[in-house]
Amino acid sequence: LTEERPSVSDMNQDAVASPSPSVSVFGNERRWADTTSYNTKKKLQAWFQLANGDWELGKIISTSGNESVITSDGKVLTVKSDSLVPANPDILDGVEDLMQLSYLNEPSVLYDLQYRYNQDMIYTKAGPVLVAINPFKKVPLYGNDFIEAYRNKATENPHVYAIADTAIREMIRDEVNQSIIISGESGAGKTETAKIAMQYLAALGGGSGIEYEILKTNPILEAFGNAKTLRNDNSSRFGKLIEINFSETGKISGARIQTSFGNISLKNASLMLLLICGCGAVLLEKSRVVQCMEGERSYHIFYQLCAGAPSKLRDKLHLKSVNDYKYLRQSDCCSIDGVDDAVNFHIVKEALDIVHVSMEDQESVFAMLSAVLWLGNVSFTVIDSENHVEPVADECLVTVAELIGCKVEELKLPLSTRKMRVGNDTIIQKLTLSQAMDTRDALAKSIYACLFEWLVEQINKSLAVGKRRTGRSISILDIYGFESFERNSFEQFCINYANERLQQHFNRHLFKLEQEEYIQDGIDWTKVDFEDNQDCLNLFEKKPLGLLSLLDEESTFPNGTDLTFANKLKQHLQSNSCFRGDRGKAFTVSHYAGEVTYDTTAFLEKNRDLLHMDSIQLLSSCSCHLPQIFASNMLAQSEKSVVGPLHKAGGADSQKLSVATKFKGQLFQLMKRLESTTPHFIRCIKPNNNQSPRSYNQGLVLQQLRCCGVLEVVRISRSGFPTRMTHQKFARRYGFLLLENTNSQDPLSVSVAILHQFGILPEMYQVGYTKLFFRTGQIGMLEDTRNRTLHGVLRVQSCFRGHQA
Ligand code: AD9
Ligand code: MG
Repeated sequence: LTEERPSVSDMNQDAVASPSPSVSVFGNERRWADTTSYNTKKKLQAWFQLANGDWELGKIISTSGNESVITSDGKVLTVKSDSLVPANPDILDGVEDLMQLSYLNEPSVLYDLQYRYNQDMIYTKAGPVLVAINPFKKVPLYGNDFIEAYRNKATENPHVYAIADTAIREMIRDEVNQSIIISGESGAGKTETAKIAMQYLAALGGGSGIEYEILKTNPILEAFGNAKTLRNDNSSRFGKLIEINFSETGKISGARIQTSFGNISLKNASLMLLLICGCGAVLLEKSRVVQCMEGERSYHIFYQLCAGAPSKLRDKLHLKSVNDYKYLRQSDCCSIDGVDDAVNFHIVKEALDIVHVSMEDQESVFAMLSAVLWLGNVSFTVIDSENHVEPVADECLVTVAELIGCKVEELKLPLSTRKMRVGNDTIIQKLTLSQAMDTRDALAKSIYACLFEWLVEQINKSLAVGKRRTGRSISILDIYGFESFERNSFEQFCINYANERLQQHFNRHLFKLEQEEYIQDGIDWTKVDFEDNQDCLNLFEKKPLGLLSLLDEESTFPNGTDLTFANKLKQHLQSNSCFRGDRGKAFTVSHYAGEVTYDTTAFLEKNRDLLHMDSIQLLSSCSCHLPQIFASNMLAQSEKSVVGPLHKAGGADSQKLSVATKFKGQLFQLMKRLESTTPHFIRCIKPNNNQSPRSYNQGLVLQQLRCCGVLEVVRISRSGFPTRMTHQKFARRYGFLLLENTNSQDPLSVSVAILHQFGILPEMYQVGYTKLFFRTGQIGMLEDTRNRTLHGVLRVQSCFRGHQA
C-alpha cells in the first residue's frame, strides 16, 4: 500500500473519527455532505462536479486560499476548495456494503454502485437494505448453483437470494412472518426481483410440486396485468403481494432440505415445506383497456390472444387481428421488440393448465377478452335532433351480444339509454354520443377488471386446494413505485399516495422504531433526525379536510366538476405545507420523493368509476359463463353505497365505493399485514431511461437514491445498532458455546460471558434493560460458530448411528 492508500483498518479508524455526515437542505433538494470541511491535503483524491452535474475524480496538487488545483484525467483544473468532496481510497473501490465507505457522500456512493455495476455486480448492501441496479441484460448470477451457494452460505455477496435466505432463517428463528418489500421506479426491476426471490423460496421450500405452480402464476398475472409503457416494455399495472406459506407438516423428499434447515433450527429441521400461496392484487389500471398513450400498449393478453389463438378458437370467438380492433390500434404500437406474442400465448395457456383453470373457464376468459375488443369497435348513429344516439347494429354489436350471451336488443339498451328514478317514478334518459361512448368504455373496463380479479381468485383457490394454511409465511410485495411525469393524473395520485404510506413503513422500521427502541431500552444513544412524511400523509388522509375526503365529497355532488374540486382544495388546504394550489385545475403535493403537480382533469370521473345500473343488470343477467363474477363483484360494491352523482337525489344509478376509498382500504389492509411481519427491503434502481445495458446515468441514479432514503439508512445504520436480541434469547442461543460454566444461570450474566469469550469489543455492542444491541456484522461471527458447532454435532451423531447400524 502506498502513502495515498491507507489500509482498510486505517480508513475505518478514520471513519470512526470523522463526524457523521448530515443532510443539509438546498431549496427543495436534500444533499449529502460530510459536515466538516474537507481537509484539502495534497495528493488526496477528491470529487468535483462537472457542469453537467456529473462527479469526476481528481487528485489535489495544491491548495491556496479558497482554491485548489487538481489533476483529473491528465487535465489540470482550478476549483473552489469548498466544492470538493472527499473521495475514498482505492482500496475501498467497489465495497459490497456502503456502510464500509469511510466517506459517505453522494459521489462516493454513486461511484461504488457504478464500479460494481460495471462488473455485473448489480447488488450492493446499504446497511440493512439491498440496492439492486437493473442490468437490462442477462447477468450470470442466478440458477441452481447460486441458490446452492447462498443456501450453504458459501458466499456473502449481496444478492436477492441472500435476502430471501435471511427471511427464511429469521422466520424460523424468531417465529415471525416475514416480508420482502421491493420498491423502485417503473422499469427499475421490481417484478424481476420478486420473481428471483420467489425462485429461491421455491427451491428451498419445495418438494411437493406446489412451488412449481406458484412460479407459474407469474406468466398469467403478467399477461393480464402488464403492458408495454414508454418506460418499461413489461410494466406491471397493478400492485401485488404474494404470500408464500410454510408449514411444519407434510412429507419432504430426501435429506437435502433437512441439511439446509438443519443448521437453522433443530426443532423445525425436517419438516419444512412450502405450502400455499396467497396473492392479492390492488388497483389495476383499468383505463388502459380502452385508452393508452401513443407508443404504449394495452394488456399483453389481448395481443397474445390475437396472435396465438388456434384457428378453432379464433372462429369460435370471432377473433380478428390486432389492427382490426380500435382499442389496440389507437396507440399505434402493436408489437414489442424481441417479444413473440404468439409464443407467449401458449406459455400463458400452459400456465393456466398448471394452476388448474379448467378448459371451460379458460375459454370463457378468452371469450370475455374478445367481447371487450369487439365492444371497442361498436359505433353509434345519431337518431334525433337532440344528438341522441344508438349503437349501430352491425357485426360488432352482434358479436359482443353473442360472446356475452344476451340479445342484441338487451345490449343496445344500456348503450343508448339510462334509467333514472325521480321520486317514485322511473324515467328513461337517452344518451348523447359522448355519454354512450363513456358507457361503452365503462362496460369494457368493468368486464376486464372483473375478469382480472376473478382470475386472481381462481389462482388463489387452486393453490390453496386441500392445503392447510398453517405455519409461517413470507410475503413479497411488488408494487408500483413513485411516479412523477410531465402530466400527472388520478393514477399517479393513487400510486404516489401508496408510496407515501410505504415510505412511512420504511422510515418507521429503519429509523423511528429503531431509535425508540434504543431509548426505551436505555442505551447510550444520540438521536439522529430523519425525514418524517407524516405531514404529507395527513394531507391525503385527514378527515374531513384532506385530499381524499374532499375528492370523495366533490364526487358525490351532481354538479361537482374537476374545477370545483381543484378550487375546494385551494380553499381548504392552502395552509398545509405539503400542498400548493396552482393555476387552473392543477395542484402540487410535496412528496417525500419530490414535488408532483397533478392535473385534476378527469379526477372526479375516474374516482366515481361509474358503471350504470343498466350495465350492471346486463352483465348480471347475460348467459355467458361468468355472470356470477360480475354480479358478486358489483353487488358487493353497491351495498357499501358511498359515491354516485345521483346518490343524493335517490337515483337508481350505481352507488358504490369511490375508487380512492377502495384504494385506501386496500392499502390499509396491506399495511396491516405488513406491520405484523419483519420487513426486508430491496430498493431497485434504474440506471438509465433507455432500458439499455452498460449505461449508468449518475443524475438519474442519484435522484432515485435520494428518493428512497438509501443514504439516510446507511447513515443511521452506521451510527446505530441494527442487530438486537433479548438477554434470554441470546443466552439460550449461544450459551452452549461457552467453554467455561458461568456460576449464574441469569441470562444477562450468561450473555456477558459469551460476549467476553468471543472478544466482542465494547464499542460494538450495548447492553439494554431487556436486550443486547449490536453494531452491524457482529452477530454474524457468533452465528457462524454456532452453525459450525451444531453441524459438527449432527455429523458426529449420524456417524454414530451409522456405526450402530
Ligand atoms: V414497473 O413499475 O412494473 O413498470 P418494474 O417491475 O420495476 O417496473 P421490471 O422488473 O419489469 O421493472 O424490469 C424491467 C426490465 O428490466 C425487465 O423486463 C428486464 O428486461 C430488465 N431486468 C430487470 N431486472 C433484471 C435482472 N435482474 N436481470 C436482467 C433485468 N434483466
Ligand atoms: Mg413490475
